[in-house]
Amino acid sequence: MRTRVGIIGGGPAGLLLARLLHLEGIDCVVLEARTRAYAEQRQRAGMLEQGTVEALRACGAGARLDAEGLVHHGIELRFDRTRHHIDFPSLAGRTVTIYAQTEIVKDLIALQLADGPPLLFEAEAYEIEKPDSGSPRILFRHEGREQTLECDWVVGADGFHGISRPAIPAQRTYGRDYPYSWLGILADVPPSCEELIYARGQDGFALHSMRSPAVSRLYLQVPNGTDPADWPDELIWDTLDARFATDDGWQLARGPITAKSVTPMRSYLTEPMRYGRLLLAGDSAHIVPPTGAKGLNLAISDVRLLGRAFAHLERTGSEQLLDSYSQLCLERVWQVTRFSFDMTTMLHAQPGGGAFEERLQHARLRRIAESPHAAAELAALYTGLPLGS
Ligand code: RFL
Ligand code: PHB
Repeated sequence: MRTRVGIIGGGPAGLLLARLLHLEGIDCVVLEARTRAYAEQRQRAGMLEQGTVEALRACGAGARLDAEGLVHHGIELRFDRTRHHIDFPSLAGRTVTIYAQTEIVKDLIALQLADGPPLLFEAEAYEIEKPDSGSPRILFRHEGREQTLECDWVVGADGFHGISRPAIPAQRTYGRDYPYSWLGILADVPPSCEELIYARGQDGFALHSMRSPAVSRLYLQVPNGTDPADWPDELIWDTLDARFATDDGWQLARGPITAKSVTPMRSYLTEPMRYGRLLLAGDSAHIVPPTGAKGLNLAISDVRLLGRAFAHLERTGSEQLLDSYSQLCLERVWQVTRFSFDMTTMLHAQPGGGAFEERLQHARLRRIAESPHAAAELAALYTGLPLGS
């Protein structure tokens, strides 16, 4: 098998890139290790920046997103039992949209299978040969056979646990594991709010998000190593109640919990995002803790830059944009890493942090609630930085 761009990974990054290349008439193949059903059901992100929405629309994946996505004009910061609305249109001139990653993946898979380049499920790449040559090869297993995909370029969009990042020698990596995790639930109950609530409760963080007018998505800060089985439903609701409690009588509606999982919190970056003809995109190159809702949005912005760079190569024969790809992405990734770190450390109870840390968190929250300048900085980063040129 031969192709111009071999894409490892059929998550949002790999699937959107395939779509962008297809629209430019560039031949590619996507290899996805898991089954279609698994890829379509993996519960993850929900908050899309305006730029992400526009990119999905522009590639033909906007119909259901426009019909079912929930446009939000801000978020609520909740602390000291008080609510503070951060208004995005007035502070940043933009909105965000709630639309689940599972739905984006379904929309992109449907488009790809309808008229796109090949997308192979249960096709696990296990080696990238000669990434620094003009003709790299991906070795993969599919339908019980070992196969080879000959490529001009390889894109590693295979997430944090993929094979692409380790194929780059002499990388510099940066990161940190945070001393807490998130317990996430899906519940069949209408959201108790119109916009997302980021709450710094007395004993920790809680987030109220949603998937639709009938389904709520909620998260709780829990200690690392937490087993979801140790959290009966009543305990989850009681803890959420305590962390969201306000003095104005706000009530959290309860309903049947349909999914529970625990996610560790991590920041991680690798530099550079390119080695020869292997380019990394999305979680394979960087991870941010989900407090800023940035992982998926970063993956999409990487791929928009990469799609542009391949289109430029195809039209002009110049590799100039591919050469600047890594640096351009990383400038943005570091800004978003900083923002995600700030949101995370501002809102979570720091185990062993003591009274000093707590007062500092409080001062940061108050500053955002009281200063339009501080709130505007949060709004600009939350709604998404411009893509860059
Ligand atoms: P993915 O989605 O991990 O996809 C990688 C794909 O590669 C496949 N793969 C392989 N395929 C072939 N051969 C191999 N050897 C392979 N190894 C792996 C995998 O099966 C998979 O299908 O990475 P991608 O495309 O870079 O997308 C990144 C996003 O998924 C991720 O950043 C977000 O989900 C992060 N995230 C959030 N991001 C946001 O922008 N907004 C949010 O609100 C948000 N909330 C979240 C989140 C992530 C969470 N978790 C569970 C980590 C909330 C949570 C709880
Ligand atoms: C989600 O809806 O899953 C979500 C929203 C905002 C975040 C993280 C997760 O910051």
